[in-house]
Amino acid sequence: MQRKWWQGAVVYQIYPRSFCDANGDGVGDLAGIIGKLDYLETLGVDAIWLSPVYRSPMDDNGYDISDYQDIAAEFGTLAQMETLIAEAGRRGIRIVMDLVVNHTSDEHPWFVDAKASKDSPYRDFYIWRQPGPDGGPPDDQRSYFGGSAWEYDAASGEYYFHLFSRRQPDLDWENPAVHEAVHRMMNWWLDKGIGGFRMDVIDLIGKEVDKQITADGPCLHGLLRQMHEATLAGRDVVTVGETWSATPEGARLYSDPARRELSMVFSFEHVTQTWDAEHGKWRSRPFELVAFKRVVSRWQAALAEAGWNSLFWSNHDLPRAVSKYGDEGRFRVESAKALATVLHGLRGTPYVYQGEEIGLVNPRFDSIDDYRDIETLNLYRERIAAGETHEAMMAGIRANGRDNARTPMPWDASEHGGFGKAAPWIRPNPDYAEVNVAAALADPDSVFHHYRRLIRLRKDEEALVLGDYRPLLDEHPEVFAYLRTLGGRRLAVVGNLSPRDVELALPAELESARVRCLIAHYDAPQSLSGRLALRPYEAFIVELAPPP
Ligand code: TEU
Ligand code: CA
Repeated sequence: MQRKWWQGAVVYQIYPRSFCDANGDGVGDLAGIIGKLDYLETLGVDAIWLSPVYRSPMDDNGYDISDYQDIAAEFGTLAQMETLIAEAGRRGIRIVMDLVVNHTSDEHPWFVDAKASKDSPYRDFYIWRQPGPDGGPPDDQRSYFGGSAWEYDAASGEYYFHLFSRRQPDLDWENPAVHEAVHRMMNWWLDKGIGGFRMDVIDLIGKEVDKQITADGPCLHGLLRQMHEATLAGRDVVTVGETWSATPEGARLYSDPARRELSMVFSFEHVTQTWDAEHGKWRSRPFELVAFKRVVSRWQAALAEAGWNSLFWSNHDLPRAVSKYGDEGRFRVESAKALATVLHGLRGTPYVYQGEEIGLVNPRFDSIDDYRDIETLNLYRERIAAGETHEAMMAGIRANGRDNARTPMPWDASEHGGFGKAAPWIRPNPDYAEVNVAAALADPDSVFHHYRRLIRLRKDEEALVLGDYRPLLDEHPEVFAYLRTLGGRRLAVVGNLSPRDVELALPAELESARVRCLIAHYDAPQSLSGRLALRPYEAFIVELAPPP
């Protein structure tokens, strides 16, 4: 396959509500993003994945859309959206929109019309069923946001299906009229010159509700190929599907270019590893490097010949990378850099979630009243009612709750972290006076400048883009090491992901009388031979001398 721009790209994810508030109403907006494009150009990213900015009653912070072709008033206007696309483009940055078509808002005209009458031409855009024999929900399927996945509509005496909140009714993708309407909307945005789509819970659109099949339904890949032909074909754009159900083999089906579906998917195996089998994300399990490396190597191998990986530690639904996989205290900076180095050295497209580039940590709010996320608040209420203790639930929320990623971006040490003139919609991280963008830009050794160098390196080192991946030290509990080779060039990526000094015998593949250091955040290694001593969270990428 001819190399695609997005294979060598680094994508920056923006959660608009929390990025930058330009008009002082406590909520981030498009003007705030436009004002920070120079910052992102300095960082060196090639694309922005923009979480939803569409018209929405904000029941789920925009993932509940009431008009796909208009902008939420609190975020700005369509004109500002076009300015963002143009101004980002002038800086070589493409805008990747969030496509949320598993469901709409219950305020979307399609649903308002559908609910108004059984004869509505939009009734079949949604999934309606008769009550169960006891007059209750048709079955016991659950919503991800707690409670039943069925909501009763007294007017029609029927239930509608919603895998997320009851204000996010699922679209019925068995209805071709839904396909046409969504394809028309996608082409409307693509014709505006966007760089592609991130596709929300796209593995759920092939659901067969009556068979209780939600993820990875039998028609899913057919729907994606149809969508590709109707919208993406012939356009040099990127598509990344959010697929919680994906396996390495499944990812190959999604991203093998010969199948003409997607460019890549987000898989979450490395995330759910730290979740409790019974209690899920609400009981956090420690991060185990060996298990993590096993997952990474399986995905790297599965997509080596065809398909493509996405690479990420965090996003707007996940805790901060340093808090989850690194060290929030003494080694916050070193662990942030080490996590970045070992992730960006892999084969795939790296994603940087806003704030990750300055090493932000989870906020650890004291009270449940400080949290805003619908999933967190719903599950808090539901699990406490089911007997879970407040302490245990708060521990789960502090470890894995989605608001961990949604605190306002701290631009400087001024009030509200320089996010905006008014008190933000959610409290800032308590440490914004120390950990903020202004401080990071001013410090050449900061996490920010490490990310800038790392992103630059990917542009200069084709072996980091297309090089083969070869894992090393699979069973080592603290060190993550692997080779990337392209042509005669051999790069080694080595990282100690522990707060301890580690010493180990070098694997033969790493023996190199002299090395060319490409990036390191402790002293640059000059050679690799015999034994290797690594300081806490030390990591580097070096070019090995050609084999004798
Ligand atoms: O997320 C899908 C999803 O299932 C996660 O939101 C959820 O948190 C899960 O339990 C993992 O923790 C997508 C969007 O990323 C999310 O923000 C939306 O809330 C959701 O879909 C509905 O659109
Ligand atoms: Ca605002």
